[in-house]
Amino acid sequence: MLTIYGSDLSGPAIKTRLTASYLGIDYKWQLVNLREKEQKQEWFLKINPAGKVPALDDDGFHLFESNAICKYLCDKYDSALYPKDIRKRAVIDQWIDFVSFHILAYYVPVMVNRLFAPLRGLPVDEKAMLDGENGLKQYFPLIEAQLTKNAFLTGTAVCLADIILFAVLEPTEMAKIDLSPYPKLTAWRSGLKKQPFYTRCYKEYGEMLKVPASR
Ligand SMILES: N[C@@H](CCC(=O)N[C@@H](CS)C(=O)NCC(=O)O)C(=O)O
Repeated sequence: MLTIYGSDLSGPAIKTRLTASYLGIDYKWQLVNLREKEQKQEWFLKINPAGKVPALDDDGFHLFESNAICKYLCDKYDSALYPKDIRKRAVIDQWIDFVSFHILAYYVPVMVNRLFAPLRGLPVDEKAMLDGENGLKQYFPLIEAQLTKNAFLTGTAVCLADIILFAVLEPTEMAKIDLSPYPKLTAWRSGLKKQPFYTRCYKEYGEMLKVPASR
């Protein structure tokens, strides 16, 4: 049995969940209660010694780090999301790294300070948030330019870098990150949100945070 240990609010975990869903594989999505520090319990540290989600258990084969898990799944199921051709793969890796080091690195401080810090009653670091927003203004245009040339990051078909970027951007509305200066990026997100691999997982990011009005 293939199990992915994750959390519904974790971007890295969502990457792996959306990848597994895109591949249409049979897997178990096992929630780890981060608030209760389940990720630091002995049983989980045997799967991921870093004590973080996501982690994968594929019949006793353990793996952590979301990008590595996504690549493993694509390779295991021989998916065109992550082709074997070395040049095609290198370009996909390039965009995966770009997303990790130049989008995520700036996105996280904005998301943490605008969404998670207030939710958890933690202090907000205004400078980190501003630096993050400035970084995003520097690097989102490269994504926009790419999506102006092609429907997807590396061409006419969805690739693993698209899924990874898409997952990273999930908290955008809740974190009030303005994507309106990037119409191609906005349209690309809307298109992916309509696809079954997404709608199979959940309706919208953060839905579990919404408390019914009567309560
Ligand atoms: N680089 C890791 C990041 C994993 C990560 O930071 N996970 C967070 C949730 S988004 C976590 O488990 N935090 C709990 C903790 O650190 O105790 C990946 O991509 O898998």
